Amino acid sequence: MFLYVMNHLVGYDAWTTDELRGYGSPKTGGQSTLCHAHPEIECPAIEITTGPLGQGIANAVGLAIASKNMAANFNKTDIQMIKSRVYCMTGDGCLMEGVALEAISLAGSLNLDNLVVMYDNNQVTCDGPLHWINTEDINTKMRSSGWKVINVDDGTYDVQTIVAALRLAHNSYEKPVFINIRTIIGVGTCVAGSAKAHHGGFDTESIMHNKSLGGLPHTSTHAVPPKTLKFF
Ligand SMILES: Cc1ncc(C[n+]2csc(CCOP(=O)(O)OP(=O)(O)O)c2C)c(N)n1
Repeated sequence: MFLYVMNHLVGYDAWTTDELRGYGSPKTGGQSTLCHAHPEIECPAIEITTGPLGQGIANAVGLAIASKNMAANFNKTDIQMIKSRVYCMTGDGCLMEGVALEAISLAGSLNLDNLVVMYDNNQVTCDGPLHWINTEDINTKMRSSGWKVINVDDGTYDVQTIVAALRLAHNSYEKPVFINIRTIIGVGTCVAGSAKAHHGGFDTESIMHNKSLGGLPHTSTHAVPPKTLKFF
């Protein structure tokens, strides 16, 4: 949803408000939407088909390698044409996947210091609390794979610390960076902190409460505040 909304806000013609309304609709029964639950490359402005957990991390590592390769081929001592940094947002589920861990290990070995992975550490997956099946120390695992680790203790309310962590990551060299951000899933709803916040619809009261937290009228839907629109 985040990617789709960004496509709308930055002004891709295909990403109309009506498309956003179709988010998650099934492809059967005459329904057609660009807003599939999993992004697909056939849609405008979707660069990579994703959905399998962990695949985003592997793609990010590939992009970071490609960027380093371009820099090595085209940058000159006095002209730094390629200086990109790749940012990847990941959750508990992504970090459990084999495909992610192989890519993480490669990124550490290659010292991909143009890569930043942000971990939405809410300790909840689609089925229940993470500790039912996973109790590892992820920070130690990342450090031993050659990554620099930055911790954000309260990513739910303390946005400035996330910004500071991103700045720190931006100025870090020699290692890929892992930002471990503790969050509360579904914050502001009556299922906050539980697997019920992972998927499905929220109750009307929680939705209305969240709209007011975001400074929107209770009943507004699919509306972008003028200030936000102007910014984009
Ligand atoms: C390889 C793979 N296995 C299983 C799934 C099904 N699945 C979708 S989301 C999810 C749990 C993800 O949990 P988390 O990353 O913590 O997301 P959050 O609960 O924070 O939204 C699972 C198992 C999948 N998409 N890909």
